[in-house]
Amino acid sequence: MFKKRAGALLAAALLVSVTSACGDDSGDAGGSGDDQITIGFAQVGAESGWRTANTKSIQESAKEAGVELKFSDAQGKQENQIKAIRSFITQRVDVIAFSPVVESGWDTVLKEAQDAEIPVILTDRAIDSTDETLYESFIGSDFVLEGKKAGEWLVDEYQDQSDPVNIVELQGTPGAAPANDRKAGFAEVIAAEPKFKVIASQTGQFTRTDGKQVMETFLKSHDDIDVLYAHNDDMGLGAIEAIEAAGLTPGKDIEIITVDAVKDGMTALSEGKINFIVECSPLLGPQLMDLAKKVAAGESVEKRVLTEETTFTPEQAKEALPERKY
Ligand code: GYE
Repeated sequence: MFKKRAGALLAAALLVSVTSACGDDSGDAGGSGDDQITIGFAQVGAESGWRTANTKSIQESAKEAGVELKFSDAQGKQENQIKAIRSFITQRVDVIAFSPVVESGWDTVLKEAQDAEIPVILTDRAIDSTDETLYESFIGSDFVLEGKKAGEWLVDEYQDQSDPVNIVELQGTPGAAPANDRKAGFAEVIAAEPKFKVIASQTGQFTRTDGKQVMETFLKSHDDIDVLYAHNDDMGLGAIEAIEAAGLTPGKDIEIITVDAVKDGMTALSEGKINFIVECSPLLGPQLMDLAKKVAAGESVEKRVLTEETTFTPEQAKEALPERKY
């Protein structure tokens, strides 16, 4: 695979040294011209602030690592991701990486990559295949744990209350790992106390627009909502607009828990409009570049690379915001 690509590699190596001579400070430029690789990356889309930060992280770290990146945006559609993966196979990239829109339905195309001897790395989201040989590594968060952290905050927040706590839930994209797992982790924790009742749960597609619309319908059919649990900041931010438009105060009349901790979410948290955020880091680029280089060189890598994450209260958000990278 490397020999066939020698011409392209040389050209790319030259490009790196030319750009570095022009003052580009990409750290790797002086080094390993001969291990330069091409990654085909099939992204989900641009549905949220998280996704935008994730795309930026991947593009910037590819540049810094001297990796040639072929980037495709699937606009939220699995069929587009499958097409992109097939095109990466035809182009004979060294490594294919992608963040699966949904969990199921990947075996056929990943078998094609395997037959073509192109290693695959999953980033951010898992697939539900039982054949673990279809990918080398999966780098990303533990979404079940994120859901549990959200539930634990709620249990603690309402520890002195015995009346029912009415919860509405805005789910992520149907079938996506973070939607399935954040729902499951949360449900598991709150199930321990029957006072917690999820009175409505619907998808808001991880977007602000849908988060706002669905929250409007929740507010029309329920006048007794205590808590909103949104699977990401963007849906929570959309819902805040709906809550304010209905004459209610977000963070007070309805307490809000979200996941991600992107800047806009953290700002709303610091203003008391959101009450608690579970962090999910989109900065997966540098680790992906490391993994991809190792995999391309035939080295063995960890099958599961977990992202380290924390949680934020309004006070912690105020402290963290000035240094926040996304
Ligand atoms: O939480 C959400 C995004 O897969 C972790 O996708 C990611 C999720 C993230 O659209 O905002």
